[in-house]
Amino acid sequence: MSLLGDVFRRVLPEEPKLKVYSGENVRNVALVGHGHAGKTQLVSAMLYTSGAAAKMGHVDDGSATTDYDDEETSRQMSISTGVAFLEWGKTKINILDTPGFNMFVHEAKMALPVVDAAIVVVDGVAGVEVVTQRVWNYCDEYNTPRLIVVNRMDRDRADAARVLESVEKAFGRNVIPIELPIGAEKSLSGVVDLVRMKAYTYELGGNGKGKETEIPANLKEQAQAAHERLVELVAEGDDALMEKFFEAGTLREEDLVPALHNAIREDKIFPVIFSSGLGNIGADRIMDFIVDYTPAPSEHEWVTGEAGGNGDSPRRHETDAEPVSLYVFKTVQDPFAGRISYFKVFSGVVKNESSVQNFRSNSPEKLSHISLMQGKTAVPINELHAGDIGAVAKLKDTLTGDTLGEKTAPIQYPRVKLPEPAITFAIEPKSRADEDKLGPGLHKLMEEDAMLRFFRDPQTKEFLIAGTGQQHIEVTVSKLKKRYNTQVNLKAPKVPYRETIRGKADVQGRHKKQTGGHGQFGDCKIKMEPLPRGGDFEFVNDIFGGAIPKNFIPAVEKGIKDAAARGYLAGYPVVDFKVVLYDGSYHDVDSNDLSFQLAGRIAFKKAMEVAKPTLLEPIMNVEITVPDDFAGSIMGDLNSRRGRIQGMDNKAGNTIVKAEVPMAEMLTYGADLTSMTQGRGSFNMEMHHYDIVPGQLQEKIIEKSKADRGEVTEEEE
Ligand SMILES: Nc1nc2c(ncn2[C@@H]2O[C@H](COP(=O)(O)OP(=O)(O)O)[C@@H](O)[C@H]2O)c(=O)[nH]1
Ligand SMILES: [Mg+2]
Repeated sequence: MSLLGDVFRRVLPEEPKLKVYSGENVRNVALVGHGHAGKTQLVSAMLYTSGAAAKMGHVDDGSATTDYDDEETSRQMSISTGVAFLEWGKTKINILDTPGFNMFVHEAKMALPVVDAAIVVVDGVAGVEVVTQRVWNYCDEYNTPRLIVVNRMDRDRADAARVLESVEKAFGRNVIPIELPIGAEKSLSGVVDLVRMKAYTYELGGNGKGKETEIPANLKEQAQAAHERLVELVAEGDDALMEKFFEAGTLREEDLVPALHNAIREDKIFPVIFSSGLGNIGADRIMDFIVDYTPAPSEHEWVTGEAGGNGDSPRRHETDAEPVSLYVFKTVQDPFAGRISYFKVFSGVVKNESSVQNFRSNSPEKLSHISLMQGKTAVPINELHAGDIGAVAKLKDTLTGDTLGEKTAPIQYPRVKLPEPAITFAIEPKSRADEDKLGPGLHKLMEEDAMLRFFRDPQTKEFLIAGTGQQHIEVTVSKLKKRYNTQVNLKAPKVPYRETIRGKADVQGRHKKQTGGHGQFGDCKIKMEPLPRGGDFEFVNDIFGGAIPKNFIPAVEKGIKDAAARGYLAGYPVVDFKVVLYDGSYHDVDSNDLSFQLAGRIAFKKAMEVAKPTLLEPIMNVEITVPDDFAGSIMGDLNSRRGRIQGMDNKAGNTIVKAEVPMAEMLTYGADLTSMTQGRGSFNMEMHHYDIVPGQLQEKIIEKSKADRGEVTEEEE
């Protein structure tokens, strides 16, 4: 097999095949947390320390295993979840390195269904941050067991006590340290294990293997007190242990370790440990803790799904004995290898070259060249057992979120619920050649990016792309250029204004034309009145005695509808009005469909002249989360955007502001919020309702629309 380009490489077949692990000896973990907490660097430290990588990779020079995409290395930040694996003793650890920037943090949520624990990485200086809270909530949603790592402890002003306090304050009394750091900042030299009461010392920037020693004298007392607190908390959850604890005044290691394992699995304890990924201190302990304290996939009681849309809820034990089922949690579009699907085997044993059924598309798929992914490198493997994670290239009709498996045992595991995109841009190809490539390129990118949307606005006819924020769209534009050689311009999208009426009208529309032989004649009288918001359009036929023959009445309605769609004030569709057709006249020879359509149009225009037409604008429901310090300035800013505050909430040092704001004022909010909060704010918004545009703004919108459309031409008549 050959090298397959920049993103995806297969190792050469001469390299030895990897050992096959069964579920009890596998651990799947996701590193989650705020951006820059050091997750990706920590993965590199673990890979190097375990021997899975020959050299220590670094985020800062683009050599970290799990940040390999061009977009990631050039920005030095994770954008999508990177997958790696390592062997630690008898256990294989699969690691999902998730992004922590709020525009990409949905990737962390998408990783949770396939892991058995989350490693919540917190910065040793900053403590709990906005996204730390966000990923914690995701873990709550999935009942994911958690291990908290306070990382970057070698930084100036790193402070274990202060960060612990911030973590306890945010996540409650079940947060408990099971390590203490030895030293801090530049003199960080190791950690104390509070379960086994041993110390481990390291060389800063060394091989990462801790040397076991006695606890330093100056930490003895503190370590003993922390050990006792830990023992008490563990004993609290278990009557038998409580008994032992009362008798002996403490617990022995062989009781403590399994009890802690169970308490962590059940989300009763959230242990805290310390590390420096860059200095490679404590990464070996993280792997020890993953093996000892986080559950194996086989420890889950059930994984429940659905089948065939008939209300059945089939479920599986994560064991080899059950029928094969696997869940695709990530898709990558590689320019050379094509579609790569990352999956977790939830049950059964998946063999290379076997066939499985896709339960969404109901089509068979062949699993050729099953691999383990080490960042961008695919390492071939013959089979994967229940609980393990792998990847396969070139599935025909499989997307992220799909479940595949044994045809006779259908199951679909739940898909991850994601918010709607927050920002929309109009996208224009730069040239004719770009135009042809734009659609196919974006459709490929959408396969690997769950929050990307591409569509055409039926009202404004613009092509739009929507995503989580400015930076997300910029990444997309850059991928289009680099991967698909497609160049585009972005513009703020047009706001989909509408028009309506506030008054009533009673008018006549008459169309008469005499040319050569046949003439044209149509004549109608209509009343027009407003409907409540959302009322759209209603047409009532109130003709008695055949003033207009029945067969021409739909033509009048069509004429009015067509004219309404083209707008009256500024070219936006007219909505929320009712028309009653109550009288008219016709001509035996000259009347036809077209004449009555034109009569309808004329009537509509005349009615609009008197019915007090006005513009409507979309109002968004916006929810903004910012650290408390920024709450004041965010509210002031919302005021200047014509926003109406609907409510406020406080959670873990963050203020959540809910407001209704006109869409026209929110077109660049993502970028504005980032600069107002130094990147620490996040927001969500969705369309809520339409409301009347204030008078002075109406004039501007109407002027602009006239300019955009060029001269208004009077049609017909
Ligand atoms: N001082 C120090 N810097 C670190 C450490 N870990 C990572 N960094 C730096 O912090 C930045 C962000 O690291 P990265 O691993 O990309 O963070 P992520 O966003 O959580 O994945 C990079 O510049 C790293 O070099 C650490 O343990 N100590
Ligand atoms: Mg990262």
